[in-house]
Amino acid sequence: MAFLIIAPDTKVTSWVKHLSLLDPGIDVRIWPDTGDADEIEFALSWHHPSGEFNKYKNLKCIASLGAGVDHILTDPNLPAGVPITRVVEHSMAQSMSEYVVLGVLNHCRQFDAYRTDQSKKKWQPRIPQLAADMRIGIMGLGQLGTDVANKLSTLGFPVSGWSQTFKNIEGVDCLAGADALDDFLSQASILICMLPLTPKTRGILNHDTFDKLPTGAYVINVARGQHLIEKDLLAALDSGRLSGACLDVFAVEPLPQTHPFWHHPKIIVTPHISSITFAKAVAPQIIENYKCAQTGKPLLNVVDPKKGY
Ligand code: OXD
Repeated sequence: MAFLIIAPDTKVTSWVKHLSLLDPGIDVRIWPDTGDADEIEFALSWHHPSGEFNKYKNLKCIASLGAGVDHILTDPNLPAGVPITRVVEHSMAQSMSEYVVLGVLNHCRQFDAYRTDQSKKKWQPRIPQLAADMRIGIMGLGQLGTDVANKLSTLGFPVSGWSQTFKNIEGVDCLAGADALDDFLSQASILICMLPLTPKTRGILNHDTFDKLPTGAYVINVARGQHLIEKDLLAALDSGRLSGACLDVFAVEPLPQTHPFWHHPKIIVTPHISSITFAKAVAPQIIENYKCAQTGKPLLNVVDPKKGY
């Protein structure tokens, strides 16, 4: 049984090291050097070329290298019946929460404005936004969304969460389903998108959504660039409907050099780093699934392709 890493734009040295430390006998192949395709029974994947998995007729599992699986499920030529798994891991939730908490606090305490003041040697105290007055609205209450909700709630922010199916999180006002969306949006001074990318959620950050938020709301997108209609965001920022946005993900990555987001005074751009997959932390669950695939035991963190997560 061979283990294929198929992640064309990712450095995989650390993955090979940690997988091999956990299973010294493992036969890791790195795409496109696959060797005999019939020997490949497990694939660890991040942005594979479409249709590629059909070449491996003994494939028993396609494992996403990250939390999201949209990069796998958007392939129209996936082999039928091969289970797909995702990463669910504490360090990814920790890393995501650090990023989102920073984005929220940066906005509330106006650190960007102070940086500008500093460059002009300007001493200008500003009234901070009180946490208690800033309701946070988190779209998506999976492992990552729940961690963010708990951490922001601990910091004293009132937190609402919105998801497809109802969740119960202590201290968080949980709403679910399309009927609850308007109510959820109408209260969110800071809207955080943490949804999986599915046909239902694609383009959800659009003009109508922004229009339902309180005037001057702030948007953080750490999910996928395809959730956002970029021109609607620019219009909402320019009209003052929204006060700013912190974006970690983009429809095209890397963000093209000529893209207007780079220079927009109300947008913070970061290069898809909100939640980092650390090979050292994640390799144990990948190896566990590799062993389950070998022995026919149930896999961990299997996704439902119909739901898209
Ligand atoms: C992920 C990501 O899905 O980093 O894990 O985007």
